[in-house]
Amino acid sequence: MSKPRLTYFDGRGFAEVSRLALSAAKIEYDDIYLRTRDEFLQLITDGKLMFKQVPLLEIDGQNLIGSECILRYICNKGNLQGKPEDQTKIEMLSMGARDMLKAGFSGAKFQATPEKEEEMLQNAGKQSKERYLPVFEKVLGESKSGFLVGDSLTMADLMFFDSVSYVNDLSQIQPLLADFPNCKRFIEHFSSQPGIKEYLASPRRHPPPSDEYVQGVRKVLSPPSS
Ligand SMILES: N[C@@H](CCC(=O)N[C@@H](CS)C(=O)NCC(=O)O)C(=O)O
Repeated sequence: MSKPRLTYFDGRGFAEVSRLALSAAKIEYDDIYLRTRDEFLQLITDGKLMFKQVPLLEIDGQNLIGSECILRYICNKGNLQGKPEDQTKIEMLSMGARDMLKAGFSGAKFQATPEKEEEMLQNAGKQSKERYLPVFEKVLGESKSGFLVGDSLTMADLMFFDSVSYVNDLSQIQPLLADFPNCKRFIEHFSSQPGIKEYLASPRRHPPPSDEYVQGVRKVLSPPSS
């Protein structure tokens, strides 16, 4: 059986939660970084991208697309799905974590001006502080295992780490974590998990997006202007 291949850009984006899941599940895989528009168009021509979007995970003879679908597949394969009776809680917390991320931590860099980038980042920080982090803080305060649900790592932890690590890594909004000590402890606890620890220390773990990263993504996704 060939090694799974995860195709995306050389940054976190929509692929990062799957990289975290593959690492936690100790599934070896190759990162394939898109560098040119032709590489992207070739995947479409080959019929590998159902909705003409990446990430793409080639695994077990299938072309999986959709970051949440990919994540669930890896969690099922890697025994990270949690107990059947915990599924609703796992889903709700996962969706909250995903919405927190969508507020704009990663999207801010793609704004037209530095002022708009800062505005989006500050808004995302404000929403996290008021709506999302208080919930995760409370849930983690009640957890005996240090994980969000039950006694083992699940999709909810993967999605929450993907979101909260942006807050931790972006100096402009990092101070807001001071009000959320359980979330800070969670970052440490999650970061020390087998598979995750090695991944986070490796060059495969990317920082939040830079200007160069944004240019690279635009080069691949934007049709050439005529
Ligand atoms: N719902 C999809 C969204 C993926 C997505 O928007 N991918 C972007 C790159 S970050 C893309 O491929 N865009 C190309 C396009 O929409 O034409 C997911 O969660 O994977």
